[in-house]
Amino acid sequence: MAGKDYDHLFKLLIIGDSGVGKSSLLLRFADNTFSGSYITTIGVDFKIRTVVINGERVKLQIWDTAGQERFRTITSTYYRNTHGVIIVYDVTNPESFVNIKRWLHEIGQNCDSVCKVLVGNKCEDPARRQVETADARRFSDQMGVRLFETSAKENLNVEEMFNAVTAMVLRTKQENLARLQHPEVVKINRPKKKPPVKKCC
Ligand SMILES: Nc1nc2c(ncn2[C@@H]2O[C@H](COP(=O)(O)OP(=O)(O)OP(=O)(O)O)[C@@H](O)[C@H]2O)c(=O)[nH]1
Ligand SMILES: [Mg+2]
Repeated sequence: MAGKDYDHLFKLLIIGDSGVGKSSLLLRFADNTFSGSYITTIGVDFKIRTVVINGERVKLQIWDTAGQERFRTITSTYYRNTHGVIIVYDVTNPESFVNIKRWLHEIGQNCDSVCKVLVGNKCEDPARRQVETADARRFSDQMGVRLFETSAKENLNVEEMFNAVTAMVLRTKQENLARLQHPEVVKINRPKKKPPVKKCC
């Protein structure tokens, strides 16, 4: 019998407003292609790609959701068993950046804890940019989420972003395993209780 061709299987979810480039990022990452024509996603789609992180083979099942409200159905099922969420906005469309808060709220409603990254896509043309990196960075720092700026069109930072979220998920899994297997290690790392104050006389 053939063995498994991977060490870990993770589910990633891509969310964000319609037209920000979610499907394009996935196409770039999974098939290394890009199309300038826009075919809106209906419901949900997914692709598989296996990557190697620190010698571990990680099979990624990446779900690409519809940004348009009318094409989003049974949203809660998208989030089931999700390890990482990629929240995308378009740096040429400020409204899509403002709406990030709504997407973060949706994650909060559906997941207890999940790895998240914020992605400003379509960053290849400075003349068309309307969301400044510094503003996005300030927001992402406040939210405690790592920020990437990408271009699916020019293949900028796409691989790095997917690898980073995968590495984050892998680290979380390994930390959780270590905690289960060696609870005493966790105890050692806990802040020590203050020793009782010795009173003199
Ligand atoms: N200039 C530029 N255009 C892009 C980039 N990524 C995507 N696009 C274009 O933006 C449009 C929308 O891209 P999609 O990937 O279909 O957007 P989406 O977020 O999947 O949209 P929905 O499926 O409706 O939610 C298409 O015309 C793409 O060619 C990019 O990095 N730069
Ligand atoms: Mg799409």
